[in-house]
Amino acid sequence: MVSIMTALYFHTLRPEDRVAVKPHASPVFHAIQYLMGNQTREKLENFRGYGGAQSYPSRTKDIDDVDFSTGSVGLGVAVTAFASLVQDYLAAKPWAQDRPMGWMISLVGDAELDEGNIYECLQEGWKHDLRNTWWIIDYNRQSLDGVVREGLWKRIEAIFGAFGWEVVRLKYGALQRAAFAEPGGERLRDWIDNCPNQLYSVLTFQGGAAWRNRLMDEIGAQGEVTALLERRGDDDLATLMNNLGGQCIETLAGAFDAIDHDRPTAFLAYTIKGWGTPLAGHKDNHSGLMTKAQMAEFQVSMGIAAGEEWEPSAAIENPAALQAFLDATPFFAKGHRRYAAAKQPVPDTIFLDDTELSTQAGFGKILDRLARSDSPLADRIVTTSPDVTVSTNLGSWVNRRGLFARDELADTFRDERVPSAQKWRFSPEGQHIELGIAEMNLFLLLAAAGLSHSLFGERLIPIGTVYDPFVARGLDALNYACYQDARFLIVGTPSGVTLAPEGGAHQSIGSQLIGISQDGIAAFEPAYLDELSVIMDWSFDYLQREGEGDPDERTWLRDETGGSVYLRLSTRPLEQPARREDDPFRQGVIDGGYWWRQPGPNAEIVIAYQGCVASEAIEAAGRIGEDRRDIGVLAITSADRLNAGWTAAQRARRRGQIGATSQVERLMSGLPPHCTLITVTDGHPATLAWLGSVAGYKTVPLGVEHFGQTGTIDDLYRHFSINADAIVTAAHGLAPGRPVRNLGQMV
Ligand SMILES: Cc1ncc(C[n+]2csc(CCOP(=O)(O)OP(=O)(O)O)c2C)c(N)n1
Ligand SMILES: [Mg+2]
Repeated sequence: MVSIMTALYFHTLRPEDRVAVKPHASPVFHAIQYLMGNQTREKLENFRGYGGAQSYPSRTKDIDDVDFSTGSVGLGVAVTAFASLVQDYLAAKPWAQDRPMGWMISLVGDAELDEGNIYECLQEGWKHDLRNTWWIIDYNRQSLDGVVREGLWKRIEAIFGAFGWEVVRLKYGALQRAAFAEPGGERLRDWIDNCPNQLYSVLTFQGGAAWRNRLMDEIGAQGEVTALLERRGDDDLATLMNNLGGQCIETLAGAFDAIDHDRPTAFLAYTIKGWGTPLAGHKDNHSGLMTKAQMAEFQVSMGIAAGEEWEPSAAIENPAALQAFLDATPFFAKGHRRYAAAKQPVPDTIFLDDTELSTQAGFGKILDRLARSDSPLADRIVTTSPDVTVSTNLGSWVNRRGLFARDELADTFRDERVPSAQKWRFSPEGQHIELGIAEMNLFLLLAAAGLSHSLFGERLIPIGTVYDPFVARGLDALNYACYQDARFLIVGTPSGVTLAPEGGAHQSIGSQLIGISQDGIAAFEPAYLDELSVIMDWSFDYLQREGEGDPDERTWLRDETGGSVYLRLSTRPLEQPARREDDPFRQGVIDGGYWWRQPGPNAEIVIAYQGCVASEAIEAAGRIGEDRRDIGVLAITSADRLNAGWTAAQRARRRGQIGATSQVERLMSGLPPHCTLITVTDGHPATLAWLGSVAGYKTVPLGVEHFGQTGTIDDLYRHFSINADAIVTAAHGLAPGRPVRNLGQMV
């Protein structure tokens, strides 16, 4: 790996190139950056320690110009393909600056190729004419647990080839190629080609004498081979046998130089894990530590004097020449390549006039209004969806703004005058990137597009839609995107058992808890259109914020830093209240909740709801209100933000900021002590169950805990006890006072 990265960083790369460095190559990456003055000795000495250089390269935690975070294997590989797609997208837009096209490069572990998301990405790349992408596979034939299966390279060649990639196999280094040209060399090459991975590893570990014994035993009977071996001492023989293509800088640099096209290319670089150390080749060498004696011996072999370990030019005969070489290295010539892009002004809030509509349909309408507008922000929006574009209501946006492709593609249905509601014209101007069904690809594209301002200096507002249950299918890639601080809006819709006739396989239960627990994303679940309008408006600004992380003293949320947004929407049409636009309303919606119906001073019951069960909560409140006084209804638009503000305010108080109060604490502050909370949502009851602990109230959490099934919304709400009857019954059973009438029918 050291050779591959040396060839790349000090010979091949240009500043516009971007590299995802595989997790285990983090030390090499940090060392290169240290050599170039971009990493501190303090952080290197503290590698893997608190505040030190990160175990795996991290865009957000490391200081040394990491292009893509890695760690969860497979994701850093695929994200490069999507970064290339984003680069193509920008190159086709009139508003984007002219910039040289960079290579999007991934340094790939051979065992990473087991991850399915890589193959999903290969197929997607093929559909989008992927180019300018290099994957350099560190073919050390080792994973964590052992040695990779024999002949993997043949499958790799076949698979990559099938998707239009060029595959360059770098098996032999320059020394080996020269030896093959000697008399007996052909025999040696055959022997190497037929040597099983395990045996090659064992002999590498054992060293020169072992190589000689084995080779003499197996092919030494041929005089020419004996002479070839005898021309070399044990050390030279070991050097020769270790001189695989991926170990040889000359071979690597030559292979990179030889690429004269922009087709995606996979380099299969044969390497030796732990090369140069006494652990080289041993199958157990992962996380193996050298003994003090081995380390001392290694230091001597490298020619580094004691105490000079951190000296960049130790063991270098001519430090001035080295420095001159480093100064002239093209990749580092422009310094840090972390860009910024101006914020796009957010147009006025787009309110809708519908009297009855679902949040999903409202989302489609708001985007349609943006599509028709001439707002510069709309030009920066790029939408994407894994084959659910129309069914998540992106259709009218796509009809107006078109689909992106590097080359124009006609809409044959339209050309042949076959009526269709969808106009699917592909062109370089298009603003929708249509993906296949693989949700991992959706989140990886959002990760790449959501870093556009930082990677390419151009602001994009990426919006992805997905059926809410299938957020889970792309969850690790979502987490990955957030870890890199990519900025995007993800819309999970439709959601919950409200998707009644679709059945249990399509009904999300736990996704609200994902929204609460996922760092880097603010999750909302509006019930009404005016809430949705306010949230979308706020999101367009929030996505573009880049401030420092001091919490806002009103909410105790880290709103200055900004982040991504997750909207959980529904296909259930709700009758809309009279539109609310005032500032306190907007503030409540964004902070996570507001009083739909303010409780009186003697309130015994408060119903708190999130999402499209608003109508059940409000109906139940009306019915309970006949027998209970002062009942309150708390509209929660974001359990995530209420919860985050609450925990942050508690932390602030523990640290001495006695007056710190969060939104949920303010909302709850007037409630009398004997109050009972009934919470209800179409999702897991734990989403809201914690509300009771804010001020110590008994709480009845209603929600969905088990897989759903087909039926009507009424059937399923009754089945899961999230209908108005269930809320009324909960009030009857648990809150003190006269029995509540109007119980309705319960199962
Ligand atoms: C998704 C995921 N699963 C498991 C791991 C744990 N893990 C880290 S590296 C690795 C395999 C390493 O093999 P390879 O990719 O060949 O890299 P090498 O160690 O040879 O450099 C595994 C299983 C991980 N980081 N991410
Ligand atoms: Mg490996």
